[in-house]
Amino acid sequence: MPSQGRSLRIALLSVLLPCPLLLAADPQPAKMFRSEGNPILGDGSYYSADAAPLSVDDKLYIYAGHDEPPPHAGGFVMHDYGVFVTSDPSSGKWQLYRNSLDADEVFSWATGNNAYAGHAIRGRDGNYYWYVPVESKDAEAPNRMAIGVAVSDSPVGPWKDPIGKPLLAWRDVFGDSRRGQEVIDPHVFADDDGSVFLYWGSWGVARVVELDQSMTALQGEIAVMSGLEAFFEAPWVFKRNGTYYLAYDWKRGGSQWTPSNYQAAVAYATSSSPTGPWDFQGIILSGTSATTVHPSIVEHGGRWWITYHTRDAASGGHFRRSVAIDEVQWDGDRIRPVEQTWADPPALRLTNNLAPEAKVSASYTEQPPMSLHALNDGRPPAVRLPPDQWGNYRGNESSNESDWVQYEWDVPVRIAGVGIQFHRDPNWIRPPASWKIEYRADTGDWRPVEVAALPTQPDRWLTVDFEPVTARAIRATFYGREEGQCYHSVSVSEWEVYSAPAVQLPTIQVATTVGEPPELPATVPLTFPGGETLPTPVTWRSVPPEQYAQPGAFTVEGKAAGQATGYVVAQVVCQAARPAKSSSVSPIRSAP
Ligand code: FUB
Repeated sequence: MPSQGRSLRIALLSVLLPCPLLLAADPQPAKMFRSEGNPILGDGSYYSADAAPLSVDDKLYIYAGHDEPPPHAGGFVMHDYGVFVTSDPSSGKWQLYRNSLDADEVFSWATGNNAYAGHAIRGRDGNYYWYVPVESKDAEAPNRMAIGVAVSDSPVGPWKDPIGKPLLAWRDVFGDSRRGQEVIDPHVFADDDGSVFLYWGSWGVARVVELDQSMTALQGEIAVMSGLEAFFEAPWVFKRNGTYYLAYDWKRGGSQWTPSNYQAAVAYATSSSPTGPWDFQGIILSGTSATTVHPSIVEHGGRWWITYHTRDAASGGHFRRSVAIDEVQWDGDRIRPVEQTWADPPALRLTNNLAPEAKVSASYTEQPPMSLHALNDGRPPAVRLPPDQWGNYRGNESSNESDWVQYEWDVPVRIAGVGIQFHRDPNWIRPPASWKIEYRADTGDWRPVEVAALPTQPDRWLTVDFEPVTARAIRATFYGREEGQCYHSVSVSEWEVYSAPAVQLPTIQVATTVGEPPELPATVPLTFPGGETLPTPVTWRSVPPEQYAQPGAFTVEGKAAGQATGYVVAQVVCQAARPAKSSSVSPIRSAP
């Protein structure tokens, strides 16, 4: 199977060096930028993860790890931390301090590798304390991840290490035992009575210990917290109306929320005490596009916000993540399921790929960790990591000669090509020996797609064009490579099916009355070269109620399935009197 990123958490050995107090260089000046929505910074110029927000006066600071791997890396590369700053997350106005804290500059005891998820808070003394897990130089420790603390009198540094050693390391938790969980994902909560707690957790166990008033030393016993159903990592505690809340990465492989063990959802629990026991309250965010989510919840400007990360930025990946922020809505004392937002909502992105609109099935899917839906999730991944693949592995002894994958649509589609990516691993996964494509015509019979040859190279994007056909379904059948009595398994990370471009994109006329949302048609007729006209599903942008709150006219854009050249437009007339609702279609716009 492909390697897991987590294996990169085990790094090279190095020697333990003396630890002088280091003072980091002055932070680099912040760069202003304008955010159009999530991810906060989505252009791929800087990847950020593990957001930890802090509200101070009129500013919201988001402390974040920095993902630095090249596009095709399969594991974490993280050495420093940045800080995003805004007054109002919905303003779109942000500043970014890159490299605010460089792990090996600040911590003499750290290698500077694996600068994972940290958390900064303001102490009662007015200083800022940033707790970060980094790899220590302690070559003898069974796991070298340790939590350090850096302090500054400014929320954006410069930072220094006040104790010259880890605040918490493997031995503090597990003594001489070689069994335990990585000491990562610190989170610090200061209660109203002045007590301060350090939380951390990974690989299924969440722990807590009290800190003394210096915020830089432990006080009391380390405890394992109970009641956190399917806890994986990333504990985040806050208090609201006297109740303690704990949000975390929730993981149960094979579940509805996390079909494979490589994914996480966000759950929360509540308690009457900051150390639990906790009462599980439910899932509030199903997984994002990244394998980890790392939630944090904070009040700022009278509103509540959740931060997390995705791989939705340009050229993003599971190890090139980007921080996102959305508003949290409350239902009394319960957190409502979070509505994830995007600057560029996936459902409205123009594409000629019809696969995301299809119902997908297969003769067989290995699961977990492979996922059938990896085929048409719209994300050909740079990183070959389950669950971003469909695969038919059954064990080396029982692999089938062939398996198929299939897309079906509710309406006939005009298709003219496919794109696909096969993979190979050091074990039993190989590209297919051969494959074929068939389509089901509107009449119900399966017919071969005529192509000269179908490519099979692994680990690169392959495209195949053919004479357009009108289909209700398409099927690809893969034949495994024979070895001995068996066949190698095949794995596919994405399978795209391309529409022929329509000759025209129509403009729709729609009438409505004040206070009534316009009824936008579910399909529009598109005409294709050769003259065939097909009803094509349209995903319309949402229409804010202000638009039809008074008489007037406005337009609404819609994405027609498989059409990448532009949006279909609805011209809506909103009238004061109540007319009979109607819609008509006039092909007055031509596709470029
Ligand atoms: O960023 C590295 C690790 O990934 C964090 O420590 C975890 O919370 C996960 O987000």
